[in-house]
Order: sequence, then C-alpha cells, then structure tokens
Amino acid sequence: MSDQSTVEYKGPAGGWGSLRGITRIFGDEWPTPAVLDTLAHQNKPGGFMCTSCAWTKPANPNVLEFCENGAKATIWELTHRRCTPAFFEKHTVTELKGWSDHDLEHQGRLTHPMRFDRASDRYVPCSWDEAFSAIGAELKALDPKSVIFYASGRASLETSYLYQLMARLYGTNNLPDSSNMCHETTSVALKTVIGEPVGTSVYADFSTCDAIFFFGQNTGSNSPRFLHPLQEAVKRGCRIVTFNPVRERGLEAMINPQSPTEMLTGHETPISCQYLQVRAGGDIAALMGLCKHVLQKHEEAQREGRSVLDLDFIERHTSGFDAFLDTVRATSWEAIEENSGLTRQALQAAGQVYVEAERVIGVYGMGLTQQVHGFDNIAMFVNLLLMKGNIGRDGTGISPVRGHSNVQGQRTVGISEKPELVPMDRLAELFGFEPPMDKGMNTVEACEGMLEGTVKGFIGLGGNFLRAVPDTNVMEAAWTNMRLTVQIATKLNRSHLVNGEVAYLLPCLGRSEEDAQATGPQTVTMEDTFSCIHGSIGRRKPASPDLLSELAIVAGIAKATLSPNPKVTWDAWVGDYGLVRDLIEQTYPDQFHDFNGRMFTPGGFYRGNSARERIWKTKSGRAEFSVPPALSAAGFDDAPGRFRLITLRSNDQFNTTIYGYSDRLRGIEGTRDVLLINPDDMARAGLSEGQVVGLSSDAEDGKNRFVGGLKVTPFDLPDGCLGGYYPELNVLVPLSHHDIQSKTPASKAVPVRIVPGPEAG
Ligand SMILES: Nc1nc2c(c(=O)[nH]1)N[C@H]1C(S)=C(S)[C@@H](COP(=O)(O)OP(=O)(O)OC[C@H]3O[C@@H](n4cnc5c(=O)[nH]c(N)nc54)[C@H](O)[C@@H]3O)O[C@H]1N2
Ligand SMILES: Nc1nc2c(c(=O)[nH]1)N[C@H]1C(S)=C(S)[C@@H](COP(=O)(O)OP(=O)(O)OC[C@H]3O[C@@H](n4cnc5c(=O)[nH]c(N)nc54)[C@H](O)[C@@H]3O)O[C@H]1N2
Ligand SMILES: [Mo]
Repeated sequence: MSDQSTVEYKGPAGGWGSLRGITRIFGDEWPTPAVLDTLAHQNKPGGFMCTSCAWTKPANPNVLEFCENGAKATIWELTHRRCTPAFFEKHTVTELKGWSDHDLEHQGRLTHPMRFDRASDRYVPCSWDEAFSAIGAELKALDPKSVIFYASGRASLETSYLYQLMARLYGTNNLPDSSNMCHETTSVALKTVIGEPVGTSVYADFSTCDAIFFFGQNTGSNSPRFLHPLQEAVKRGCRIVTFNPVRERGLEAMINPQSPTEMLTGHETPISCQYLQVRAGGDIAALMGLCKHVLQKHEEAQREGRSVLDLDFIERHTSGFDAFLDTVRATSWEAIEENSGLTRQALQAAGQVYVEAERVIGVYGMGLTQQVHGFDNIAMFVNLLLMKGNIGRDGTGISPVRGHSNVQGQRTVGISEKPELVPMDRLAELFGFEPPMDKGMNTVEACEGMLEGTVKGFIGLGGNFLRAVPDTNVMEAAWTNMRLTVQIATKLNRSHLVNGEVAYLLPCLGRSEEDAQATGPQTVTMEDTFSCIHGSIGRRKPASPDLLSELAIVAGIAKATLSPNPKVTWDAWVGDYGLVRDLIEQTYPDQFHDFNGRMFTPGGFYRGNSARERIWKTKSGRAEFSVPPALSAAGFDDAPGRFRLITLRSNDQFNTTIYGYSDRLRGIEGTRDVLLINPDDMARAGLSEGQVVGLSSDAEDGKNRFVGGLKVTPFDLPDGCLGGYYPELNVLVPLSHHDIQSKTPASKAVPVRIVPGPEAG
C-alpha cells in the first residue's frame, strides 16, 4: 500500500467515546429527566426492551444493560420535539422532499393522524375514525392480491400476529418484511442446510467456546452489547478470527464503558487475534481456503492415526460430504487467493485456529447475506462448521446476528409471504376462514409489482420502505402510481413524502411509552437473536394524547375493512393483549406453551431449535454439506475500472434513521457524502484526497444510475473495493442485484465506476 495515510479511529470501541456519543444526542434531543429511569430499566426483566438491535437481554444484566446506540434509540424516541399539524401546515410535501433524512426525523414525534391533501400538497389532520373508514373503503375496492402489507422488524409479536391475520383474512400473503433486505438469506439457507431458519447458538455458548469466527458483522456499531461477552471470552483465552474488508474498531479492541478501572486506566482488550481483510464478495473463497487447510491437517493427522474431522458426526448426521470433499480438493489455492484477496498463508493461519479449537461458533451479518451468492456464503460457512461437528453441541453453533429488535419474531408468528411456512390449517380452524394459499410477494417482488403497475396499495407497519429498498430513483417514480399508501410510524421519513393517490400517515406509540387499554397497561413481547422471548412494558407518558398503539391501529384498519366474524374479536384483543398471546400459543403450542406465564422469565424463554438438538428438518433428514456454484459471491466479473461498492452503516445511524454525522469508530466526521477508497486505488484512478467525485452503476443491465457529490476519502480497504453509506447510495443498487435464492438485495458488492467531477452523469 502507498504511504498516503488513511482515515481511521485509533481509540477502542466503547470507552469515553461512546459516552460522548450519547451525551451529544442528549444535548440536542433532551427529553424529560424520566428518560434516565427508562434507561436504567432498559433490557432488564420487567423493564422495557430496547428498540435498537436484536441482541439478547441476559438473565443477569449489567447495572446499565444498554449501549451507546441503544441509548440513542431510546432518547430519539423520547425526544421533547413534536412534529404537529402546525408543522405540516407550514411545509408542503414537495418542500419536505428536499430535506435530509436526519432533518425529517429530527422534527420529532408525530402527534396526530394525517391525511395527504393533494390539492394543497400538504398533510392535513383527520380523526382516527375518518382515517380508518377511508382506508377500509379503499381496501374493500382493491383486489387483495394487489395490496402489500409491509412490516419493519420492530412491531411486537402481538401486533405482528394480528397484522398477518388481517392480511390473510383480507385475502393475501403479500407480507414482505424488512427481513427480506436483511437476513432472508439466512432464513432460506439455514432452513435448507440445517432445517431451521435461525441460528443455533445461545448466549451461554459464548462462555464455553474456544474460537469464534466472524464474517461481515460489525459488532461495535450494530450490536455493541455483544462486545461484553466477547471481551469475557477473550479474557478466558477464546480466540476470535475476523473476516471483513473494513477494519472495524469494535472487532479490534474495546474498553468496557461500565468498568471504572478500564475507563480510568484506558486499558483496552484486543478482540480479534487475526483480522483478514477479505475482498467484498470474497467469502466463499476464503471459507474454501479454511476448509482446505482443515482437510490437509486431517490427512496429515490420519497418517498418525489421529483425526481432525469429526468423522462420527459426519457419518451419522450429514449428507453430501464426499461431493464436498471432491470440490475442496479440486479447488486450487491460486483460485482461492484470487477470489478472496487473501494469501494462502493468512488463510492457513486462520484455519489453524479452527483446527485447534474444540468448540467453535460461526457469527455473521450483512457481509455474507447481502450478496448475489449470499445463500452459498452461508452454506459454505455451515460446511466449515459441520467438518468438526460444530453445530448442536455446547459452545458451538451458527450464529447470525439479527437486525431489528423483533425481526426474527415477526417471522416466527407468521409474517411471511410463503404460505408453507405458516400453520394455515390452525389459522383456518381458529378463525373459521380459508386462508390464501398462493405465494405472496417479498420486498423485491413488491417493488417489481409497483414498477409493473400490478401493486395498487401499500400498508407500512413501521419502517422506511422506499428509502431502504434498492434503485431509489426508479422506485420513487413508480410509487406515486399506487392508489393507496398508508404509513404507521413514530417519526416523519421520506417514505411518507412520496404518496399514492390516497395517503394516510398514522402516528403510533413507541415501545418505551405506556400502552393503556381497557384492562389496564399492556405488555408486549419480542424475540431476540437467540430465539428467546421477552416481555416489555413501556412506562413513559405518550408523546401525544392522540396516539394509538400499533396493535390498535391494525385492529382499526381491520375492523373497517373485513366483514364481521364471531371468532375475530378485534375490540377484545385491543383491550387485553394477553388474549392475543393466547392465540399465538394456540397457533404455535410447542414453542409458546404457557406464553403469558413465561413472558417475564429472566433472560427470556427459549422457544427451542431442532438443529441444536441435532434433529435435521431438511429434505434428506440430515445436515447438508453443499457445493458452491461459484467461488466469488459477487455475481459479476471483474473488469477494468469496475469497483465493488460496499454500502455501510455508520455508528451514528439506525438504518435510515440518521442520528448525526459522526462515524466515530471509523474516524469519519461531519459528512456522510464520502467515497472510501484505498490509497493505491486512489493513485491508480488519479484521484486526490478531498476531491469531489460521482459513482455510476456498472451493472450488466446498462441502466443509468448516478450519485454525485462524494468526497474522496483515503481508507484502509482491499484493492478494488469502495465504501459509502446506506441509504444515500441505494440509488446505485439495481433492483435485480440480489441473492439468487432469497432475493435479499446484494448491497455489499455493487458494481460501480468512479466518475471524476461532481456533475457528470
Ligand atoms: N447502530 C446501529 N445498529 C444496528 C443497525 C444500524 O443501522 N445502526 N441496523 C440493525 C439492522 S436492521 C441490522 S440488519 C444489523 C446489521 O448489522 P451488520 O450485520 O453488522 O451489517 P452492516 O453494518 O451492514 O455490515 C456488516 C459488515 O459487513 C462488512 N462487509 C461488507 N462486505 C463484506 C464482504 O463481502 N465480506 C465480509 N466478510 N464482510 C463484508 C462491512 O464492512 C461491515 O463491517 O444491525 C442492526 N443494528
Ligand atoms: N444499500 C443498503 N440497503 C439496505 C441495507 C444495507 O445494508 N445497504 N440494509 C437493509 C436492512 S438490513 C434493513 S433491516 C432495511 C431497513 O428498512 P426499514 O426497517 O424499513 O427501515 P428503518 O430505517 O429501520 O425504519 C425507520 C422508521 O421506522 C419508524 N419507526 C421507528 N420506531 C417505530 C415504532 O416503534 N413503530 C412504528 N410503527 N414505526 C417506527 C420511523 O418512522 C422511522 O423513520 O434496510 C435495508 N436496506
Ligand atoms: Mo436489518
């Protein structure tokens, strides 16, 4: 690498920096002092469960069981700012479209149901009754197959269950979820190869594992409380090996902000013992390299009468091993080095950690799932783990780190476009109707439907769909062709500004707020990344007296739309969420028995996982070794001038919610309009630091996609890889660029070229 220095952050993750991150937000959003009480109970039994990530809530929590980003999420929700009808009177929707994501949400909490008035180009206040009956009338007039019921992974199990029930009673399985842009690859790949759509590890496994392999998950920013068990693991001798094109600080070193000694002495714990900067899309090859080393060591050991592979496990529990071995043998180190961007020596050293460890956990995130061959990334990771029986034993497992706080749970209780994943017979029996059995649309298919004009209505249970999906410009243009768009939200975002002919914006309670109904204050529940279910009670005064709970809004729309059914008692359910938990229990008796009785179990109650018990619900009845169809996960070839763009999250955002402009852990401050590039690539492209350039799409469809105004920023990345921020760069991700099997958009290796000069297009 040339000696041009790169932008970086030299401090550890956690530490004083994380406290400064929180206090900066505090200063700006300062809610009531009561927020401190909410934070003190955050993620603890009987308290409220953080709306940020899906990391688990342990049975024995820290004194303060929240992180920098969890605190930001709570403060953001409990802000004193209000986005009232008076605000909408002042600003036209067209004007607001010119505002940044940060400025829109920064207006604070929505307070009143609003109807979009096309004539004045403004949102105007309306009553709840008016909104529900207008939406009901529109839905009745539409073909159910033309309406999308989207959910962002935050809403509780109770609301989610009723949401899918409403969609199915109405007549559609069009239930895409934010998961379709996220860990859908996991749901499809793990279901295929181990028979469960979710991870097999639990929290306790992190106390007994000998090694952890990390692929494409940014713990320091996205699940910071995970750093505590990692720090503990390192201290007891567990070895952590990380594969990531970016040197993420949280995986290099941390200071526990809850330890006074560490804070005062500045003593940091190194996290990864080896850090391999794999090329974006290079993981299939990297994993192949690890497997090749394991196999070689096994063959050496066999000559001495020993074994590295768990042959007994392979024999009794797996299928496809021979074909897999043939492929590992046939793949050359040259091909592995070229596709992974890593040297044979580095891969062998990492492979040796795997060989020497008795118990290994495989952790991963968006770096593996958001790729054209994302499915094969995950299947390949499972291959590595199966070689030594590292699934279904204490201290082992495959561990996807889920995103939104209840995204996994939404799938568990039936938000799925795939009817075969839902116990339709039970729904039919419980509610006396014939559920639709045709496949619904996932996120990409819903977008395709909007482009084709077959989708006419959209209901959004949270989220910022239009900003989160690929091909922003194309999708925004198509969106306004819809007849009906309804958004249930806490804060204003861009998806609320691009409207169908009839459009409503319905404000809801946040999870930290008291949800009082006919039978008193209500509890809601969520499922964390380890399949543990937790009750959550909000205690803060609602941001406005005109808010309804998400569950009440769903029921309001349902009642106005569906014909009466004696088995479907919306009012009773709104009055007592415990009745909805009874329905969940009746629908999923094995996993949710005694739901109401167990929901406050410290650490949550575990709903079980067959693969963890080595019961494989796959086609063959065994865990599947598989052969990847390609060594590169990128899904496109290299070409002169073509780069692989990684769309990143900063430490100062939660998805499309932009708290601020400080990506502290990467040393990028003050702006998000950056193009991260390594100094060698900079020199080759004739660029200089601070120069403003654009990016254009280099996808095979040849379509024109362009983003300008990006500041060239030298950054430590592998050759041929660029970094920039999501959602600003979603303009460049083609809708057709997605994981082949699950259709998760492939946002981590997007083909682009650099266009010098800000105005080029
Ligand atoms: N503070 C905060 N927390 C969050 C979120 C947030 O936006 N902000 N979002 C939440 C949600 S919904 C989700 S899904 C999770 C997302 O959390 P993560 O799964 O961590 O997702 P990302 O940050 O998008 O990307 C993860 C990492 O993948 C790396 N990467 C990119 N390409 C590759 C590749 O080809 N191979 C490998 N091995 N690595 C690669 C990137 O450098 C990055 O470090 O976080 C959740 N938590
Ligand atoms: N290029 C690129 N694109 C990506 C990704 C990427 O890494 N790169 N990541 C993808 C991933 S992993 C995901 S999960 C999606 C995220 O997609 P979404 O889940 O659709 O988006 P969010 O940004 O999480 O949604 C934020 C909005 O949710 C609303 N909200 C907040 N709290 C609540 C609440 O309690 N109730 C309700 N009803 N609304 C609430 C607020 O109005 C806020 O503006 O984006 C995906 N898109
Ligand atoms: Mo996500």
